[in-house]
Amino acid sequence: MKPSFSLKIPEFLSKVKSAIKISKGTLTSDSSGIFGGTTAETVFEELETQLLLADVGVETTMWLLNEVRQDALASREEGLDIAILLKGKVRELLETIEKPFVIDQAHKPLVILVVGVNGSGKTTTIGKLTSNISEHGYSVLLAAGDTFRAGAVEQLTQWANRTESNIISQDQNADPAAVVFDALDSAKARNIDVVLADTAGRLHTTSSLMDQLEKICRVISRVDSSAPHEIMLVLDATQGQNALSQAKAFQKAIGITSLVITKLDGTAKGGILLAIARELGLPVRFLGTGEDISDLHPFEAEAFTNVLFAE
Ligand SMILES: Nc1nc2c(ncn2[C@@H]2O[C@H](COP(=O)(O)OP(=O)(O)OP(=O)(O)O)[C@@H](O)[C@H]2O)c(=O)[nH]1
Ligand SMILES: [Mg+2]
Repeated sequence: MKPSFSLKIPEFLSKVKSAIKISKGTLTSDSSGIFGGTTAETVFEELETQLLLADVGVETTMWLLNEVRQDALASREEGLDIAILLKGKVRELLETIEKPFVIDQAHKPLVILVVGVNGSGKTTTIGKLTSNISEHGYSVLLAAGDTFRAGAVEQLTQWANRTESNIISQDQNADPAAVVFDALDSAKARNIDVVLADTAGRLHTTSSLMDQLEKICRVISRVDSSAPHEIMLVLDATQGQNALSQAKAFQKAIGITSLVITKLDGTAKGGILLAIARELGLPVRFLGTGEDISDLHPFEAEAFTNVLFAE
C-alpha cells in the first residue's frame, strides 16, 4: 500500500518544517506483522524515534503509540497502515486545543495580558495580532507594560505606529501595573475594543517576577472585575520540552488561559504542540512563523497535522 498522507498544507504553513519523518518502507504492514511480528516492532520503534526527535516528549510519545497499538489490535484489518492510524490520533489530540481566538464584545475593552520568558516573541506577537485585529475592524490600544528592558517601549511604539493603533506608555522602570491601569482607563474613555498589554520577559523560576504579574492582574481586575479576559503565554517552539516546563510554571503561578507558539519557521520541533495538548490542554490561539507582520496564523489542528507529517 502507498503512503496516503494528504499534502494539503496551507501556503502560510509552508515555512514550518515537517517534524515526523516516516520512511515509506515502514508505513504499511500486513496484519500478521502488526500483531507481534518483527515488522510491527520495527515500525513502532521508528515511530517512537521520530516522535521523540520532533520533541513530542517521552510521556506523550508512549501514550500515542499505546493508543495506536490498541487501535491496531482492535482493527485486525489486512494491510493496516500504522502511520495513518498515528496521524489520526495526532489530529484528534490537536483538535482538543483548537479553540480559535474570538473577540467577545461583551467586554469593552477586551483585555489580553501577554506573558512569557525573555525573547519568546511577546512584543512581535502583539504587533502581528494588533494588525490582525485591526484588519477585522476593531480598535486596539497597546499597553507598554515592559518597563524593564531598555528599548522595550520604543519597540512597542514602533508596532503601534506601524499598525496605526493607540499606545499608553510611561518611562522605563515605571510600575508596569500602573501603566496597564492607565491603559485600561484610557481605553474605556476612548471606547476601544481591545487592549493588548505587553510585559517584560521573565524567567518562570523567578518568584518575585511572577508576583509582579499577579499584581498587574490584580490592578486590572480593579478596573474590570472580569479582566484580564485572556492571559496569553507566548512560547518559543525552538525551546522544545523547556517550553512545556515554562508553560507549567506560568500556569501554576498566574493561571494561563491561552498559548501562542512562535518560531515554528525553521524548527522541526513542532511536536511540542502534542505534549502541550496532552499535558496542558490549553487552547493554542496562534502560531508564529516568522518576523513579519503577516507571520501569525490561527492554529488549525488538521493543517498542522499535515505539516507535521509532510514528506
Ligand atoms: N523566526 C521567528 N522569529 C520570531 C518570531 N517571533 C518573534 N521572533 C523574533 O524573536 C526576537 C524576539 O522577539 P520579541 O517579540 O522582541 O520577544 P519578546 O518576548 O518580546 O522579548 P523580551 O521583551 O525581551 O522578553 C525578535 O528578533 C523577533 O523578530 C517567529 O515566529 N519566528
Ligand atoms: Mg518584548
